[in-house]
Amino acid sequence: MKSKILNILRSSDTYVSGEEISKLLGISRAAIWKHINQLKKEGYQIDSLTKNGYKLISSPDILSFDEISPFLKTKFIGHDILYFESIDSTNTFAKSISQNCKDGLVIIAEEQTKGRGRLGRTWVSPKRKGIWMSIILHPNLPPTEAHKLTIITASSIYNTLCKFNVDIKIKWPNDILINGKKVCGILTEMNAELNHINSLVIGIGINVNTEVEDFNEELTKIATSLRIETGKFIDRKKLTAEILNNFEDFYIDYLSTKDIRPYLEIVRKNSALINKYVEIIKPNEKYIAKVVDIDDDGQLVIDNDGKIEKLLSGEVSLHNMYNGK
Ligand code: BT5
Repeated sequence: MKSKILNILRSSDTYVSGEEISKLLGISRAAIWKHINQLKKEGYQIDSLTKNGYKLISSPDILSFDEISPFLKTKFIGHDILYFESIDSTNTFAKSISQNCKDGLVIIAEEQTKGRGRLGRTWVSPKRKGIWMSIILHPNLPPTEAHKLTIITASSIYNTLCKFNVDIKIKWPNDILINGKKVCGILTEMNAELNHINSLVIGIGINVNTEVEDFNEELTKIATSLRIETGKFIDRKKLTAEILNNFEDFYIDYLSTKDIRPYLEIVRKNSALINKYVEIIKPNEKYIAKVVDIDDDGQLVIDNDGKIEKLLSGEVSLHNMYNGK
């Protein structure tokens, strides 16, 4: 009901009387007043005049369904959003419900107290500064294809961020960089049988309005945000919807064609790694190798002292990049 009242206020430039809302929604004026108060508590600035009714003055900078949905063009992703002021990790929560929820459910939080990266690493997620969200999917795919969904996610985020006219690169398998610093990380996790994915959680973390002071000393050297790079305050709600719109386009298309090449092409063309020397970190060894390509299966092709090797995203961690050897 709160959302319906909000929609009525949004669609009018002037005051809407309590009587009119009451007629449209079939609820009492006392009930409207209660919902309006709740909206005010959530940060909506609503002017109320006894004679004229209610007028929406401004909306808060939050990533609730009400704020994102006006910009959503998806067929199913984000049609349900579970929104949290604060949570340990959207991926941890998404995983706990992923088996029994709707395809395309999105979990969004304003802050994560235990945001996670890969291999137990931490993801710093300060309040209202970024987009910290997880998309739950039930694709009809074998688990061996899961890493391709990270490619689809990275390429769709790349396409979305292109509008900011900054130097964006994709660092295989799961990072997006601007001017060489990390602006976005992707964490794909799944629950699967031998031949079938039961559920897949795609965690996306994007530093949007993060300022340098929000990063700790270590991150200042390696991380950046859209605000730092563009010097502008970015509309997080619109950006969240655009990411979901672009991701769904790619995802639906991939499920119907099973052809990953168009998305790989985006990753290859804008790769931060191809032709660079990188440090490959495997569980039992570390070495420096030159990245030659990303193959049609999405594996990283490296030249290790003349020996060509292929790496799957789950097996390695790439750290420093070297311009020469
Ligand atoms: C990632 O891991 O890059 C995946 C990050 C996924 C975060 C999203 S947010 C929503 C969802 N819920 C979660 O709990 N997670 C997902 P990895 O490649 O392992 O990178 C982790 C490393 O990135 C850390 O060890 C830091 O060095 C660095 N890092 C941490 N926070 C960062 C930030 N906000 N921006 C840039 N780099 C960061």
